[in-house]
Amino acid sequence: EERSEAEALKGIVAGYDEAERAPQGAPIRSASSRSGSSSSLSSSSEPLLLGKVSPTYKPSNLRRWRPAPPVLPVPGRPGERGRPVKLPPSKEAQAKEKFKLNQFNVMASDSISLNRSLQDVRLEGCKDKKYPPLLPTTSIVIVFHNEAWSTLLRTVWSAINRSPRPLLKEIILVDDASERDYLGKQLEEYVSKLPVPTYVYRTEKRSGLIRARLLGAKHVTGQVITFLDAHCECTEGWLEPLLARIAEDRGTVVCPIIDVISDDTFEYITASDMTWGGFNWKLNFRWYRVPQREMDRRKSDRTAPLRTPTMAGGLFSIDKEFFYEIGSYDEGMDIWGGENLEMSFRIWQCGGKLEIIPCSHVGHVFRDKSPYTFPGGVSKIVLHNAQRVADVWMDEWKDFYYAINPGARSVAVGDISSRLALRDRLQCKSFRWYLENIYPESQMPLDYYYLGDIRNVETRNCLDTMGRKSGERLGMTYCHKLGGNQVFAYTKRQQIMSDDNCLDATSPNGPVNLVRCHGMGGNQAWTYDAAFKTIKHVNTGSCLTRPDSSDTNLPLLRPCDYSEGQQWIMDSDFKW
Ligand code: LR7
Ligand code: MN
Repeated sequence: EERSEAEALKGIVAGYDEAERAPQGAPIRSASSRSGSSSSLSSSSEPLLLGKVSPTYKPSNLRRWRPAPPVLPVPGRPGERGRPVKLPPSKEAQAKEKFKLNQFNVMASDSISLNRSLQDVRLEGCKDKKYPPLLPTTSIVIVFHNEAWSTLLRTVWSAINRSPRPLLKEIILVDDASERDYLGKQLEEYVSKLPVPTYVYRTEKRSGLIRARLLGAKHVTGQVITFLDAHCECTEGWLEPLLARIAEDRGTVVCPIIDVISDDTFEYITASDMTWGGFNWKLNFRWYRVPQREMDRRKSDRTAPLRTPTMAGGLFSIDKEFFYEIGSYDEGMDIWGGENLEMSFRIWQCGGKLEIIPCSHVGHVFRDKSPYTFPGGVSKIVLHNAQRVADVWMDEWKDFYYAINPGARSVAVGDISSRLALRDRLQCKSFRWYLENIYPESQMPLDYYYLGDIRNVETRNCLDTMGRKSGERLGMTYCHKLGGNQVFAYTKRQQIMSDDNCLDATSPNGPVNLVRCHGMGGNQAWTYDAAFKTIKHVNTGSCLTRPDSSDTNLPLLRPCDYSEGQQWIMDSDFKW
């Protein structure tokens, strides 16, 4: 069993030392009808001004600002200073029942002030940073489908309370066909009285977060678009560092550190500043530990912008013109998923930069499952979106995605010609360039000899991860030729890997485990001898051997004897 997203994040928060990840697990939801066609929302293509100061950022267009005053605790209210809420035992049963509505404890959220106070979570070095006296304005775009009232409005209030007022042009809420009454007239009346201009736009039918964001972006009048999920809390000083970075380089897309708001107690838990975004073969977004290479580039300054290979997707700021120049979003993507990697690859490959700004912190309610429906079926939608990412941006590395997802080939990708044309028009670089220059630590090997199943000559069975996780035994079973758990890459760095994990052994006469790849050779270095068909473990000199008779599905390390039980075939002749 994989750890839940929230648990994994708590791991990060607790400061785990190894690469950590928060599975962006595809939520399991039921299906009804498919969502509709896409209108053409994205606009013009102006010449790229990457890395140059935007003409819109001349001083006459910038705004003088002062930091927002701190939000003081509301006396007698639960959850102040970001502390956890404990409901009285008499309410627990009802809270549990209502949890399902949003996949978070809505009764806990409802008990907290919409204007609750938080701790100042910033590093000391952030608190006395000086930002330019003139900065561009931003519009905040928040899309939602059936969001709870208190989380949605706390997102809005936290932005109003903690943004320098002259810099917050407006807040744009996009209702993606919610079915809850209070999100109708009641919401419109409420926001009409807010101290910052706030508007509600509605998609007529469920369009998914990608097309909903495009609709919101169309109405932005600020210079920078800031996207937030509908269950966030902005902290003190969150906005200035984002806008300052964009003003400095408008080709930079910037993300705050995303802290954790507990889905149960709504406690505000600071996330590590030592994680960045990556992805696995399935094209799930994942958090990993920032490598030393990037720390060195930043001269070990933890307050400096952190170049990240990918972003989580929900919380970021981007210059409005740059958003369109770089191709906004892929309108062919439905409901949820994929757009975060699509945009990340596109930004890097097409000449932009993607950064986490560690002096900016925004909390987000992380959930284990999605509360809403995925019309058409969750796996179909998520695979469809991921496939568009793979086919447009990943060149031959899309093979990893197809190999590990047996169902992916049968899902229709739709028309991707306009996205390919975009890649061409912007003269974007290859995925190899991205892996070499931006993400050499990626789970997708830059150079590899082989990708496919690995069959034993004697038993005719194949190596199989059996879906096991890091630290568990490598398995073996009959060859099904469907990819998935039987796909391994043999890399130029001498790894035999499946997704995040590598074959790993310590004893010349012992077990073979799946262990998170560390890329340092050592216990994870193997050499394949095509003549003898042996897979030799470099450190011990032993050979990968078929399971012995006592336990038929666990391959072992044994001193090499070149018998058929130690011969392996890497030549799968099927195409994923
Ligand atoms: O059909 C939909 N219509 C919507 O308007 C489905 C969703 N939505 C809204 C939804 O109400 C919410 O406000 O879209 C927003 C994001 O949906 P979530 O909160 O269910 O997504 P998430 O937080 O699980 O997912 C992350 O990955 C998504 C992939 O498509 C988006 O990029 C989310 O914005 C993103 N969230 C974050 O980056 C916050 C940090 C999470 C992490 C890691
Ligand atoms: Mn979210």
